[in-house]
Amino acid sequence: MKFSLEGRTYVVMGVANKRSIAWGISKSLHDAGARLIFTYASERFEKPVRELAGTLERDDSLFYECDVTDDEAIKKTFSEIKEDVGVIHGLAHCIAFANREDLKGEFIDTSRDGFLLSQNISAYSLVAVSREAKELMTEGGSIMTMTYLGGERVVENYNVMGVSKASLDMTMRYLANDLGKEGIRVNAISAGPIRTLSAKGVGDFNSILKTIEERAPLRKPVTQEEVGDTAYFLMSDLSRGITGEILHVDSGYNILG
Ligand code: NDP
Ligand code: KAL
Repeated sequence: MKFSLEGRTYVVMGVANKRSIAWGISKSLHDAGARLIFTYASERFEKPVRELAGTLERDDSLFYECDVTDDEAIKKTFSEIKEDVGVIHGLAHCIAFANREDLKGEFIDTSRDGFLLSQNISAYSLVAVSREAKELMTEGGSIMTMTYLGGERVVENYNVMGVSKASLDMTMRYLANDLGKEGIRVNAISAGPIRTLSAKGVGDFNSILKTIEERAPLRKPVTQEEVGDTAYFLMSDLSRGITGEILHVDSGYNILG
């Protein structure tokens, strides 16, 4: 197949469990023939990630702990990956965090620490990770991140995370400008609401999904698999002319006024 990912290796950051968007992305890349490298925030997630990866047909996946708030941890992770595989062809950044108390009520009440924590994990991490990953993308590459509509417009309760996603969106574009000359593309997928561990207990998720079913042009919420297949497109040469772009995988919801 012309756009198979056979012979290519991709780093996927942010698998927590089988509902994770990063897992949907992993399955799509795997089905296209890719080798996968998984990173997780702490030791706590090593076992579940290894177990999930064990359900894949290939058994050559690699696993590294990488807390993205720690520059040394990021450097160490990518130097180990370099030692173990040499070249990588892409990276999927599927990481975000904000304190629960900052994801309800009014944005104006966000603390300085809460604001900076969210920016650190959800936006700056893309800069730190891309800087190390680019050294391994000697054959060109594709970096992608996950964003949400709440970074373009005010969405109830998304609050501090909306400001982090706005920052992430511009981070993605500045990185695309820097890395284009190295043959590395940088893009984002803006996903519609998907029930994941992160989404658990925040806002009234049922009513958010109901709105999508009633109003989104496709009248249904998106799935991890739909996001995964778009990630495959972004990782493959099919998207070779695209960089600095946000692709909305949201059943068309973002076009509504
Ligand atoms: P998950 O809860 O499955 O994934 C979130 C991931 O973030 C976890 O794997 C977690 O790692 C990781 N993470 C948090 N802090 C750190 C850290 N310090 N270092 C490394 N990793 C960290 O949720 P989703 O799949 O929903 O989220 C993935 C991305 O998709 C996020 O960027 C989210 O904002 C975005 N998104 C989600 C939407 C949705 O509706 N679900 C919609 C649009 C965008 P660990 O488990 O190891 O702690
Ligand atoms: C408007 C929406 C409703 C929900 C509002 C805010 C959602 C914010 C997402 C953010 C990533 C959630 C958290 O940071 C949760 C965190 O405080 C507690 N959870 C955890 O620590 C778990 C254990 C770990 C695995 O989670 C993380 N993140 O590390 C937004 C909806 C409609 C769309 C969503 C959910 C968007 C999004 O960005 O995820």
